[in-house]
Amino acid sequence: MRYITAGESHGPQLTTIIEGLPAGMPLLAEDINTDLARRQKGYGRGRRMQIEKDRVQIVGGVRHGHTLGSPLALVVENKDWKHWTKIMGMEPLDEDEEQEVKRKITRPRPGHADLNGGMKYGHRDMRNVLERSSARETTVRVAAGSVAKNLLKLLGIEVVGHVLEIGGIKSNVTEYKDIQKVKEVTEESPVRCLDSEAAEKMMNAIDEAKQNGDSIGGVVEVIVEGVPAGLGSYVHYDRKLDAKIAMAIMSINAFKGVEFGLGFDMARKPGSEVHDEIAWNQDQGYYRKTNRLGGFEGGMTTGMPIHVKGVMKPIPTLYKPLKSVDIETKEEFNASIERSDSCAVPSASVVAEAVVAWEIANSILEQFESDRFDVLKAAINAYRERCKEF
Ligand code: EPS
Repeated sequence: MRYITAGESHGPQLTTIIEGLPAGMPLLAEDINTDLARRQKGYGRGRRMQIEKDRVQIVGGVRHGHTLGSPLALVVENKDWKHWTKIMGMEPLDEDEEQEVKRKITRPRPGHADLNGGMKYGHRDMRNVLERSSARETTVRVAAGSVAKNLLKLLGIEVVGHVLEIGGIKSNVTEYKDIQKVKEVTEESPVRCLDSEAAEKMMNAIDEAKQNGDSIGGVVEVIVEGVPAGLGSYVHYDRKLDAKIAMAIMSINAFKGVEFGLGFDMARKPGSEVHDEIAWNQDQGYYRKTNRLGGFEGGMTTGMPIHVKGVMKPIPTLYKPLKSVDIETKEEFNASIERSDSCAVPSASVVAEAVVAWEIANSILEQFESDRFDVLKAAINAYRERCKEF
């Protein structure tokens, strides 16, 4: 399965095409819309989110609530487009219009793709870079991830993302027994955090950053339960599923690092406190007595829940000016902006959930016969049974 996205932040729409889904899988636009709305929420978002009301239109690949096995095409309109029809229009501008509407960007913002992207593609109007590098694109990544989550759920696999840390304030709830509970509690939290006391402090930190014209980042975690053992493979570097998930997390705008299980703390512990002892019982088959490795050994799932964390840097669009250089005059200036989010970590936890779900769904479709959803389901159930008795 693969997907590709297209669309600019202030263009008419965002589009994704997913190829390789099984036929006969139930799929409703409403389920995708729920995830799109979850991504839009979150304390610390800026004014753009009051303009957008993200809704998906399924324009190919589904008939009467089931996938056809043909490419699935999803479209989300940008409501803000109506303010940008000239600036972001597809037709060439005449000379007068060019001066009037183009609002050429010649001042790269530190921490964004502006300067490097401009140099690489020869865009002396760096709007050509920022329109695509904007995190607006994560809208359709969430739509694609939502389709993957739908597939996983139908196979008994649940995925949830939540926030562990914002601006240095950490959640003290780090043990979770029930993934449904994690979903319920985080859905009610404006910062998608399980610890309500920490959540209050996080919101204060966001307010403070906003007042100071600054931004703050944080740490999100994705938990996946119900995965069979042996997804991914040890036989070749590019088949390791933890590596693919790490890549997927790192591909989210502003993400700078990934950890599985104990993560970087493993460097500070002896092996006896890192590895998970193996056990077996009739009910579960093989399991681990602990889950310090976060659900992976040898690039493959162990069957224990996957625990993966990602760190998001503070959004680089700041009211508080940082120094930069105008590419026309080469003079120094203070980079500042008109509109931004002061913190997008809660939204990023929904994006992280989506991209992790995608990788797991994809590894399942690679591993099992997947033209038909019913055949896929039977194949994965039979495999689970074989693993139990192994
Ligand atoms: C973003 C800048 C802001 C954010 C945007 C990401 O948009 P604008 O420049 O229109 O104010 O709101 O995020 C979204 C639009 C979104 O849907 O998440 C950026 O520069 O990355």
